[in-house]
Amino acid sequence: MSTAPTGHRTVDLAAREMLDLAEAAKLTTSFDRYKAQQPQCKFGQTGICCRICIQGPCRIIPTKPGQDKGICGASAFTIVARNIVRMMAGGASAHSDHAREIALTLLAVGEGHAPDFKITDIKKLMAVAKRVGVPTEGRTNEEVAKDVALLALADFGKYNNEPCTWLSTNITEERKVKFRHTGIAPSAIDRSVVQLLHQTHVGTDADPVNIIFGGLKAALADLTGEHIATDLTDVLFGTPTAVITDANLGALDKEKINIAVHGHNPLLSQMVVYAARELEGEAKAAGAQGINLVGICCTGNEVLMREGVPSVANFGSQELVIMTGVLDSMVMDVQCIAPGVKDLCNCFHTQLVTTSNISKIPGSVHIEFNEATAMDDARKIVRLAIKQYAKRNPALVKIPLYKKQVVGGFSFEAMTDLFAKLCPENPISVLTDAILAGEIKGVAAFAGCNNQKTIHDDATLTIARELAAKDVFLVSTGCAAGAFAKAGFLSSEGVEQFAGPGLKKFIKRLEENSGLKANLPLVYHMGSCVDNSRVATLWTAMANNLKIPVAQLPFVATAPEAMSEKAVVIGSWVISSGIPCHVGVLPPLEGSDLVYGVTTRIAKDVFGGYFIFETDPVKAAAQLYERLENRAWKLRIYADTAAKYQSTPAMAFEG
Ligand code: NFS
Ligand code: SF4
Repeated sequence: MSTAPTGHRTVDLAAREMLDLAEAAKLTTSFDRYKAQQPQCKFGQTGICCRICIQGPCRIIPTKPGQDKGICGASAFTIVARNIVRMMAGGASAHSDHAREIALTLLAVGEGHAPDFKITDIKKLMAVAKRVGVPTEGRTNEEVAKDVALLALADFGKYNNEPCTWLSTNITEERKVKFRHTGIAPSAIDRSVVQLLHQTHVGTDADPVNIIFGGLKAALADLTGEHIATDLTDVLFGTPTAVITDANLGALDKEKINIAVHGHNPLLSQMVVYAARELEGEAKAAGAQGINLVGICCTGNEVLMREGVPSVANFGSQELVIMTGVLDSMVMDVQCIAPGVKDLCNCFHTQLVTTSNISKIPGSVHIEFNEATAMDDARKIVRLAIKQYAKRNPALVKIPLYKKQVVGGFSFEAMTDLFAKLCPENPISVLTDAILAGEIKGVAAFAGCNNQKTIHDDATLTIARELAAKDVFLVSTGCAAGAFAKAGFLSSEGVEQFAGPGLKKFIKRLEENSGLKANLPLVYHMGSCVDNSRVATLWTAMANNLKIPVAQLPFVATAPEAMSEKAVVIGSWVISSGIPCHVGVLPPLEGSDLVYGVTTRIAKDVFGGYFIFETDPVKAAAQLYERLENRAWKLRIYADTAAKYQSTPAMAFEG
């Protein structure tokens, strides 16, 4: 199919075409810079380089007397544990600071000083209020919104020792007890991060297990923040429902002004969507056929889920969008924006626009985005792109023809609606019954990034193909969803090609009753990375319905191409929740057998979830499937026994 030479480390055909072009034009991308970084330092790679104080760096050589400890006497296990949990603190900070901005905006809406925002989803507002205990009776939507926002903000910095509200109201009773017993339920998001940085300061905690538990508390703070972000974003902009759109570079339109939104926080990108619609006329007056808004990474996922904005790239292919020569503006907010995009913008006419005061790139245009002036800021941004269009060089235009249909928008609510068509009284039982009947073997959630250490998109697609063939139901978020979108896995094409007979039957049954204009996809796109909260909501609902602990549920997770600190922290709350989690890139843990063993084995005894580190995607898929099969087998035995003795499966477990 591809005319591209082999050798490019990607399976995305559009990306290959762009990398050919980069090679011919001698343009440098992350793909080249990865090669230039080889060989990477093995101390760093295995986690035994400590730079926590400036006596260091201390590099540990376990076999060399005298160098088997840092200058302060820290052992490899302390250093490895400290390094990894500090990554978790970084991830929790990124997610929860994003959540805080959403909460502050909802507060401003409630208080009446964010004129461009409104409460779009009243039903969700009321559902959230009810769940967290905010009274709704006889009150205006704004009053309720204000109290919900204040309660969410309290989860960041309250002083009492009660667990965070958005954690305790979103997990099973069994997990609440588990987190209390293990002392990892955070009472405040900010505090758990600050405490972790304190705990890992030179000369504080040297006990690796204690350090890891500190890390897990921050991980649950991350989960809390993700739930806040998802809930309140849905209130502001609407809970996603099934939506049909396109993906990959072929979704760029050379007749239109192309604006890419890139980053994570939808407060801005959502406003750009509105402004682009409004200024369509100005774009036409400038000689274009209109405005084509596209998304990259997770802010792209947010507007894909809610507005059907096409996704053109995930983390690994973000730079390549610029090389099409038709991207007039790249508008970024925060997180996962490779600074390398600026160098490429310099070679094309693309204008890079930064919008956050904590996320700037030298040489780009900065238009500060403020909640009080949101629409005006967004209009400014769109008008700048319209101006930039005139500078396009037709000689540099090259859009690869690859484009796939995407059926996305599967929030937990949208999934439930789909199931409700078959069983309105108890929608989630549609999924759990299919597992009990053996029609599908369980659920696998795909999350996470791209990582130059792997072949771009390959592991994600390979594991999905393997599991789909074995009748595993697949959901996804983040850049993994981006990979699926570009490759046609988010459309019925994926079902036809890769679904095993049971999975196909299950999907077709949903499809016949879906009422949607398109056939259902192979993989269910649940949103951005903060929307992994939706995945957690899914497994919580399944466990509650089956009356079993999450740790017994045939549910696995995988981050085949994990890269960011956010991925590290997500994986950590996934395993704490009781879910086995595969990671396809080796994290810096190998420098300590003890820490490695805690994450892959001891975690299982304590939480039921644990990490599986495997760089071979086919082997990884086999391991994930084995976990599902094992859990499903036990579940069926318990369910049968329970039916026979007229008890519940939960009682069977207790016995
Ligand atoms: Ni998640 Fe989304 Fe992508 Fe990874 Fe970055 S964009 S928040 S961190 S790279 S999936
Ligand atoms: Fe070295 Fe200890 Fe300082 Fe780390 S904290 S850099 S091991 S002296």
